[in-house]
Amino acid sequence: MSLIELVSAHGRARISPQGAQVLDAELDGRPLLWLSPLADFTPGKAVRGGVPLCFPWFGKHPQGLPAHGFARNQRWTVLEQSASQVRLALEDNAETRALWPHAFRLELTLQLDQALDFTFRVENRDALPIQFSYALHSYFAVTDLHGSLVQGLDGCLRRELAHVTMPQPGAVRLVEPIDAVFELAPAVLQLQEGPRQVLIEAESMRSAVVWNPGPAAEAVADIGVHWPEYVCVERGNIGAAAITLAAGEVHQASMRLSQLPGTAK
Ligand code: TA6
Repeated sequence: MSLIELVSAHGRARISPQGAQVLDAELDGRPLLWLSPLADFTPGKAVRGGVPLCFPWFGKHPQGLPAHGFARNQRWTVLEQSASQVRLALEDNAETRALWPHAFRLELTLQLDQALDFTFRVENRDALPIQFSYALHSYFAVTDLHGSLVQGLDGCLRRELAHVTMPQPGAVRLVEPIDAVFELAPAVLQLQEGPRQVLIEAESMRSAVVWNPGPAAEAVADIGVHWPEYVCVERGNIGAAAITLAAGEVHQASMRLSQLPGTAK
């Protein structure tokens, strides 16, 4: 698999042109993202870990099309690359049109400095409006899942898959399996694990998702016994926050991942 490596004075990140997916990243001497030791790198298959981009839908598709859309399975074009930045693009092609009959152009810029920055751009190149959902599905590395907390979602409406929607009381504790969507989440979330704090800052991404399947993941080939090593805290626009773009319109949003000072090991 061909990889792009970004390096800065603060860390490094590896990116795959398939899906424009950050596979792993380290900041200030600590792993920031989790890449499954059981990840399957077969071309065209979604890779478990890092930051896959879900587009143009999120989660399972009602008609059985690929879960989380096709952007993570497609090979993107590298437009520009320097030591600490890469810009990748994906345009509609015969395969994407067979799944989603629209003309579009996606661009993802990844920049590494003291933070890892994602800038995502969607252009509607169709003659008609398009509607889509998307998420940057980040897998964060943790050493103590059950001692981890996601701060910032207090009071946000929490929609549990197959359950009722209710307000989130306080911080989200990772003591039980979770697969929850938070509507209208604030711009800044924090993943806290003991003294370590990861900041997840989003702009124009209204939804958040927190996911760890617990021991049930032992049946998932590319997770297995490694489920306690990560927690997904995702940002994007899904559900009620889905985006509609008129012909020629552009949507742009960004996410920044960093660790608060003093949290290096
Ligand atoms: O973001 C949470 C989620 O939608 C879960 O429901 C879960 O099954 C997952 O993403 C992983 O999906 P994947 O298709 O990558 O196995």
